[in-house]
This record gives sequence, C-alpha cells and structure tokens, in this order.
Amino acid sequence: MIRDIDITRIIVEEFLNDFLKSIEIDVAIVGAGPSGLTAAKYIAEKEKKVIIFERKLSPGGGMWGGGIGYPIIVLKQGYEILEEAGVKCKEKDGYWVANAIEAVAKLVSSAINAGAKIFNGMTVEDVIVKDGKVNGVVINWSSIMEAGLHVDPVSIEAKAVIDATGHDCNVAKIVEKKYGLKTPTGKIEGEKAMWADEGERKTLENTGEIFPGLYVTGMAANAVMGAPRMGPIFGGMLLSGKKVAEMVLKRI
Ligand code: 48H
Repeated sequence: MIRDIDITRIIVEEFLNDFLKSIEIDVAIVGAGPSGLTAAKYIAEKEKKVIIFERKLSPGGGMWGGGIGYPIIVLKQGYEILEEAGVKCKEKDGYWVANAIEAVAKLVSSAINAGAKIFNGMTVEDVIVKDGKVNGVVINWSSIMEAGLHVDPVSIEAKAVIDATGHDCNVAKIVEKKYGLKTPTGKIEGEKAMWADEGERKTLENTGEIFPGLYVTGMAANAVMGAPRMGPIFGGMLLSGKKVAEMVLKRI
C-alpha cells in the first residue's frame, strides 16, 4: 500500500540529508551552464566537495537551444571535453559538431558521476565576505525570489566560489557593487558585440580570480572583462570551465 505521507517523509528527509552535507564545501559553482558543468566535473574528479547552485529547474544554461533554437553545438576547440563526457562529435568544414540535447545530458551526467551535486531552483543572491575574501554563497529558493517575498536567505561556506552565470555575471555584479573587483579597472566592463574568434580566445584569457576567493568562467568572464560575445560556439565555455577548475584546485 502506498501511504501519501511516506512520500512526503522520504522527500523531506532525503533532501535535508543531502542539503546538510552541502553547507560546508570546497567549491560553490553558481550556474549550471556548459562552463559551470565542466568546472564541476574536473573539480569533483579530484575528490573535492563541489556543489552547483542553479536558479532554474533544468541545468544546461544556454546550451539547450544551440543557435537560433536549432539544437546543434558548434566548436572550433575543446571538443575533446565533450568526447570525454561521451558526446558524439563529428568534423564538418573545419569545425566540430554535436547535438545540444546530448551535450547537455552528458555534461550533467558526467559532472554528477564525478561526484558533483546540483541543487536546482536555487538562486545565489549574495556572497559571504570575511576579511576581504569570498567565503561562500547566500542562497534562496528562486520561487521565493520571483514571488518577491521578503524571506531571508541562508548561507553555504565554500573555500572558493565560481561565477558561471553567463552573460549576466550575477555574482561578480554583487561583489563589484559592494567592494569593487580586483581586476585592472575594478569594475564590470560589460560584454562587447559579436566577434566569434576573439570572443572564444578572450573567454579563456579572462577566466580567473576577480576577487579573493571568487573566480569567473565562461560567458561571465567576457562580460566582466569587456570582451566580445561569440554567438553559438561553445568550445571556449568548456575550456574555460576546465581552466577555472585547474586554477581553483591549485588554491584549495
Ligand atoms: C544561480 C544562476 C544565477 C544565480 C544565473 O548562460 P550559461 O549557459 O553560461 P555559460 O557561461 O556556461 O555559457 C554561456 C553560453 O550558454 C552562451 O550563452 C553563449 C556561448 N553565448 C554567446 C552569445 O554570443 O550569446 O549558464 C548560466 C547559468 C544559467 O543556467 C542560469 O540560470 C544560471 O547560470 N544562473 N544560478 N544563481 N544568481 N544567475
């Protein structure tokens, strides 16, 4: 016999058990797009406790829709990261091509298999800063935030925080507003117009620590540093995720 309250109890107990194991962690990644998922996989593979907080219900960020809603991923570089995750890539006219649905599914799956955890429907609305260093994130349910309810958030302690929030660079914006960034200008430069070749190159160059304890990856790196967007080409996102993972692993 199915008891309705068994289902309730199991959901609440399991979630709380998971959540309580996730309040003191090595790395908090904000955003489960291609860069955040890739970073999570490489950090988790080194047995570090890594959690992705994703505002939406579904991880995958801007990858689902490929370009103009055609679910095709094009890459010039970094396709080996997709292949490592088990995604079938084929060569076409000097590029690599993959299916967007397969790419998202397998990046999510390989991050989870490596030991990363994803909390969905949770928005990072602030960070913890102590002695001039980011020490964690402050989270709330996205549904509460969207309803505009005055409900206070809770905190997660992390040795490093990665802003993988894409075009919006939401975590960098919070820190910029309250403290200024430790970048050459101290502020968010804003993403520039489309230039795929330069945008892809700069994504990697701009990946790094922008405030003690806070790292930026993917599209957010170009938005912070004032570099071009690159349109629907995804190799820079994957390589940036791998690069930030390597940088963070050296520091924690
Ligand atoms: C929790 C949050 C919050 C928050 C946002 O946009 P993404 O896919 O990011 P990247 O950098 O991995 O990939 C960018 C790529 O998808 C893209 O847009 C490209 C290549 N554009 C080129 C162009 O020219 O347009 O994923 C970011 C994720 C999303 O899932 C958000 O929901 C999530 O971050 N997010 N999660 N707390 N405060 N803000």
